[in-house]
Amino acid sequence: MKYKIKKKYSKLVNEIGVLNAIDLKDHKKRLNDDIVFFQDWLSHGKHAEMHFLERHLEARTDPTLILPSAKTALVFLIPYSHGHRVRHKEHEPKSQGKKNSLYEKKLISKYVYSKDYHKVIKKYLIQYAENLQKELGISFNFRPIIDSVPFFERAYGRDVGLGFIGKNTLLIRPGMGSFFFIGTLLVDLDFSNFVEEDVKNNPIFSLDCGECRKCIDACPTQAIEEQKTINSNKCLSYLTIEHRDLVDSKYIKFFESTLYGCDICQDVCPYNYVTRNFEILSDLKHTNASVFTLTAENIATMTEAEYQKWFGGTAMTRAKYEGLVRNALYHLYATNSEHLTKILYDLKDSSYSLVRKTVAQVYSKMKKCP
Ligand code: B12
Ligand code: SF4
Ligand code: SF4
Repeated sequence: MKYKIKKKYSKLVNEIGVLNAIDLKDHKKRLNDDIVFFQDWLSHGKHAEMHFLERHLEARTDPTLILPSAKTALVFLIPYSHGHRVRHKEHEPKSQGKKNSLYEKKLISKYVYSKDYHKVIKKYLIQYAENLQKELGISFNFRPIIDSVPFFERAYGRDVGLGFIGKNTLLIRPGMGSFFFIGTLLVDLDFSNFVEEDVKNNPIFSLDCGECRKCIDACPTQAIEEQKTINSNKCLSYLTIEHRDLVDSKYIKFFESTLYGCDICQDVCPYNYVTRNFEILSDLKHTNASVFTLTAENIATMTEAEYQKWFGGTAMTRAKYEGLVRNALYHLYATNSEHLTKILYDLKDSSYSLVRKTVAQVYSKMKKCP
């Protein structure tokens, strides 16, 4: 029995983004080039210390290892920010006029301005599946995926026709840009492939990067290589979020522009200028008010208990307390903060080894300065 997803089953989708589906049987062979590309990327060490990416490679091409009875993947794009020229004043966060706040200085990536997206999107995917079961009057098994299992999220997004992969490696949907998360529901029902009318008929969906190279030229660390590849060892998103140790001294000056994550290769992308006026889930709007008022000095001098109070329940906990303090010290060094010397002195005997090591590294860099 095949089911066709009708618009009425997409009610929730209108609130959370766009959706397309793909039959998994036919899809496997389309992932052959991707697995070759991915393995080559790993073998060249471009995943840096993200060893979790080396595990469960089989599940990337065989989703039945994630949900044994899986037949269809429903892929959702869930936006967290509009294009630069689409303004929603009521959604704009309040930085309470603090000129040197993390928000005003754009030191925090847009995707962590809200509650932790993993939890928010998992909840919505489950809700979607439950609503669909009610609408169809049947029950089926499903598994929500949001940045949590070995799965080619961008390749699935591309193959269901929701967008194209840009030179910055982001999945881009013309009219929506790239400031969205990708969420997937594996289900054990046969759905006829669901293609939105506008994708079939609208010439905007035949667009891609063309001759543009803005992201490659704007990346401060030259982390974007040819052939849509990121070298994570150089990427500020990796260095500020995933890297658990000291950062190589040659990259510290780039912490001038960031404290957590990096949006530069998306901010310069023409597809993120003018977008549609789509809805953003209320839980993904700017709900993490804390980051809008804090300064880098506040972060560097925070205790772990204070850090938990400000950042608990947000995706910013991924960097952990020590990592965030490290990033703040690098930022203060890169921007010649007048408070740095005192802060370093106060932290030199910190009980956190990464903090102590960062203090020593920054001190030694300061001594080398003329
Ligand atoms: C590891 C990871 C990272 C790493 C590595 C990034 C990278 N580009 O590979 C780091 C920490 C650097 C990172 C950073 C970011 N990430 Co990240 N990340 C992931 C994760 C967990 C795995 C990605 C991965 O496997 N990379 C390895 C490369 C080789 O695979 P890939 O980029 O997916 O490319 C595939 C295809 O595009 C294809 N392909 C690409 N190029 C080519 C070329 C050829 C010739 C061929 C044949 C195939 C091919 O092959 C690959 C396999 O299918 C995914 C979630 C997931 N499970 O997919 C999120 C994910 C990619 N990240 C996401 C986000 C939001 C970010 C940041 C924007 C966060 C931030 N603001 O700091 C940045 C963006 C930096 C950037 N330009 O990529 C979103 C992206 C949404 C989107 N619109 O695309 C994802 C999908 C999470 C989610 N569910 O929403 N991330
Ligand atoms: S996220 Fe920043 S550092 Fe990483 S590739 Fe994009 S611009 Fe470069
Ligand atoms: S900035 Fe240009 S090259 Fe880079 S992803 Fe966007 S359109 Fe493609």
